[in-house]
Amino acid sequence: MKATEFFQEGPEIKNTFTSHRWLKAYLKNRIPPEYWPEIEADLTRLGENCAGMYLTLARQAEREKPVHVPYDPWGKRIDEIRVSSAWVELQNISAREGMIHIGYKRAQKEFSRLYQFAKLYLFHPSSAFFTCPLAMADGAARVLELNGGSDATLKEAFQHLTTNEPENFWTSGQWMTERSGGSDVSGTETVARVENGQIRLYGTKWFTSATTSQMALALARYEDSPPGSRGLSLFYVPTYLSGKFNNIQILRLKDKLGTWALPTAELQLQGSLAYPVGERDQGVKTVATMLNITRLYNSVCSVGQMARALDQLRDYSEKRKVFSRPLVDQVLHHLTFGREDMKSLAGFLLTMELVYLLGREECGVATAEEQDLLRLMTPICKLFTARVSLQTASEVVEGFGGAGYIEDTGVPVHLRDSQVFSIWEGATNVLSLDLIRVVQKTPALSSLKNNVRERIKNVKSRELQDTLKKVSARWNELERYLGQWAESAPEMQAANSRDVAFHLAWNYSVALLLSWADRETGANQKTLNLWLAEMESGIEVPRMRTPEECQNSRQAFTARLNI
Ligand code: MFK
Repeated sequence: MKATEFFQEGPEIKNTFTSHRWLKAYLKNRIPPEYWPEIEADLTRLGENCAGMYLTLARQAEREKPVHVPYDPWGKRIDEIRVSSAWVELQNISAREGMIHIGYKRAQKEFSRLYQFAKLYLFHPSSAFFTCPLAMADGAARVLELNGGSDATLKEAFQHLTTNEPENFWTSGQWMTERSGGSDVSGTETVARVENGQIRLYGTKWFTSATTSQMALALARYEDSPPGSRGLSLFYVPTYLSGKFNNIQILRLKDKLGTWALPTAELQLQGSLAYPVGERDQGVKTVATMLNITRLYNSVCSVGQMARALDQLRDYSEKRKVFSRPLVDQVLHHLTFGREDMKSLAGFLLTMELVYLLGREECGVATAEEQDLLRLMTPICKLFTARVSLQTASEVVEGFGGAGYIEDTGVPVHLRDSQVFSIWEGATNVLSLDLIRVVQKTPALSSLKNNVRERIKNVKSRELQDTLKKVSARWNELERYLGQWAESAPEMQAANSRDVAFHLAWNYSVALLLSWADRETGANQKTLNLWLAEMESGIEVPRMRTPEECQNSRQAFTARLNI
């Protein structure tokens, strides 16, 4: 018998901007025409590089994992972290592309953040997670912009973080997590001592990503400050002083499930020179600005990764034949991945809406309602996009069959890198609980309700009326549920907060899609209406959990059979 000559053609990654199904239409719909031609040309060029040179560099950086060299050959402590030359190049590219610069130059006024985050969305899956140091650089830049005042040291750091000159560009770390806690920072043990008129930090930081960054923002406690998270202050720490580590010892690099190119270390601060940022004992509140920005990065990276994974699978589904038909024509296949696409679209819409609101807030043009929405929806968006991106990555790996489990197909990276999103910058449950903090302290829930009602009321298109009725009925149902939730006992608010967050994420995405569809005409509107119906049909009816169910669940989680 003749040996088989069959070889499967692999998936191809084409210009990731021009081949994207909705990015261009979405941006064109939102960004004023005077800014659009320049942005479109830049994104077209970037999309080509993300499918080519940048992706090649990212794959090289992933293969060449960072290495910690604690000693030189003669036993002297040197604590070098050697990273791939591709990782260094990705840093230079980030500066040249203006990945942070665009957001702070604000040449497109309140639309600058949309432009910048559209670039990050394309760049992330071709960056080997260089978007992690970028997230912290951006978050730190905003903290310094708001709290730096006229302090020359902080001003200089801000300039470095926001430049587009590779030779001057810095990224930042965020040194919060310690052995005592990542979500709960109240047990922070790092102390700040005043020695000879300078502040010196002593302590161990347990998860410090982007350890080769030139600076970090760190939480520490003055020795005479109260215990708990309300006794913490925030500090700017240069990583190097005169070419040497700033009294920092690298204990080891973490051996992580994913994000292989990114150095993440445990480190010890042994009297590191530091400068205060913001008010004393208000460190958590000051660093929250950074967290809100890094959480938005987390979302844009999650949805960027989802889009890339689904695009790869879509291309493969056209090429791969099973049971005499291409995969794309197998009903269960396109139903499965149509559902994942809806998650990707929902996450995209939420993320970009918040990016738009961030731009408006930073340019001082956001209304009070928009500021409330930004605060309320940022953690919700983050927890939603993180979780759905992981589900999508898992389905995509399976969609490729055995090939999806093989490293050099470029598919497994989607799964191992997506797992970090729900952990990085706040786990799903911690962010769900943040919802209670927001609802207790602000009128954000009312602002959201008003916002959605306005969207529903303003829909003009006749084509959308059928879907509009369903959306409106579901929103009324959700409002009743939210009322019940807001008035429930604290324990029950906590118990249901995660469900509330997911329902809000799905339903607000539908409202955003409805508004977008209403602004479009012709074939675009038809497609958006189709997607709207598909997304709407996948949403579950909300239901409050009861105290009994919570007790039963504790029992079910821990009980043993008597054997
Ligand atoms: C990329 C690859 C990475 C590789 C692997 C990485 C693995 C992951 C490693 C990590 O550890 S990532 C970091 C994970 N940790 C977090 O993201 C922190 C999660 N915890 C929280 O988000 C807590 O909610 C937080 C520490 C922010 C606050 O908890 P507390 O101490 O209970 O704060 P509290 O007392 O409620 O709030 C203090 C003030 O800050 C309040 O303001 P007021 O003083 O006016 O009352 C809050 O309203 C305000 N605040 C808190 N969160 C805020 C905020 N303000 C604005 N936005 C927020 N998000």
